[in-house]
Amino acid sequence: TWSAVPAGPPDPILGVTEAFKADKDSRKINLGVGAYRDENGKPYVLNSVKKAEQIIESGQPDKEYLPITGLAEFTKAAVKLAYGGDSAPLAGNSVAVTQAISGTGALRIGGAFLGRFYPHAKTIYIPSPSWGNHTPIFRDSGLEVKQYRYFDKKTVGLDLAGLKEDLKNMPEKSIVLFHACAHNPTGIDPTPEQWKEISEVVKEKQLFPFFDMAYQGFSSGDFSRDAFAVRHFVAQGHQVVVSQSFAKNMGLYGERVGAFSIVAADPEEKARVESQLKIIVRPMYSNPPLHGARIAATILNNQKLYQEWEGEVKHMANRIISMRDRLYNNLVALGTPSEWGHIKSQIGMFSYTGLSQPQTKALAEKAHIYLTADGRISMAGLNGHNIDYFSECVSKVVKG
Ligand code: PLP
Ligand code: TYF
Repeated sequence: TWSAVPAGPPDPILGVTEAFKADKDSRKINLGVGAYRDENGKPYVLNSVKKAEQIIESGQPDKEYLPITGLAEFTKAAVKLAYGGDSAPLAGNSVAVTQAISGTGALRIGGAFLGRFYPHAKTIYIPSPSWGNHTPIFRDSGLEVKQYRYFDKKTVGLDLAGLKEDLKNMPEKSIVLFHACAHNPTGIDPTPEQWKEISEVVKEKQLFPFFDMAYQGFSSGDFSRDAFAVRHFVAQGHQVVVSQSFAKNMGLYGERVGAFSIVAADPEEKARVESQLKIIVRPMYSNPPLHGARIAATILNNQKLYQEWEGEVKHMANRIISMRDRLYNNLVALGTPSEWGHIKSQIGMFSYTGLSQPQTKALAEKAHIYLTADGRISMAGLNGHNIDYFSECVSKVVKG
């Protein structure tokens, strides 16, 4: 029956983990997938999460189905975290929201909703480069995917002029995806001033902004600062849509906790939009998983736990920053050719090193160090035990 089914390629990021697992060398390092690791290279379960689980357990909760749009205590708190406590559309009860199967599921619901109801365009523009899953998610949602300029190879920074020019050349009312913070894979975000300029062009061209917020807190360790772009666009009157993930900032990867929200014009429009979100969700998975949403809701709605969580996110962000400093200092001290300032200036989980595909390959084959073919490294995979070995190997490979 399936003789005509061709073998598909592995996921370019998750495939790196497979290669890493197959390597038996004790020095091996996995810098592929963007999942936080502690000082000893181990997965990290946040204390705030453990405490939330104890609180949940002590209430002896049932395992009934959630409503189609999920746990209301969670979705309400999630949009407050994204839009801010003083957000006008939240105060005006005009934000439609549904719980989602983490960030990926939120993007998928968003793509499906826009594909079905956005009247002005069926094309979404994503940055070049972007997270590898964006293209298939939106394509499978029925949208056409195109790119806009984002990364400037020469400066290893943001190509603001190219980005703005591309926005200006899009058909009016096109859909544009922005990474709200901690751009994956480059680690390069617009500054607040640059976001303001981008917002102006979006307004001029009446473009439709879709924010993917998968790393709130991971850029600066501060939830409000990382939400600047979303909140500025909303304050400027853009009717944004936002996908949120709690995989990274709460370390809830496998629990699949996320939300998708739409700023509507008023409560009546919000109600109509939300009714259609339900109709999209129902035939896909009926209703979302319960446990992770309970954890996130417990943390978000408990002041003490929230503060502890904030501290833990700061700790993760700071550990990554300290690894950036050490990597930069090591590479310079080893006399590694080229400019490495971008290692320190980039933010979030990733660094776009500029290592070429042959160099990346050599690192895997000669040094048991695994990263994605585009030269991206997950900074969280580095720690005090492996950073010197990693720096020496990179230096050797660059010297050739
Ligand atoms: N968007 C971006 C930019 C990502 O890097 C990720 C991956 O972590 C996601 C969305 C969605 O991840 P998840 O589905 O695990 O929340
Ligand atoms: O870019 C990353 O590493 C994260 C994790 O199919 C991830 O976003 C990678 C690939 C994938 C799902 C999640």
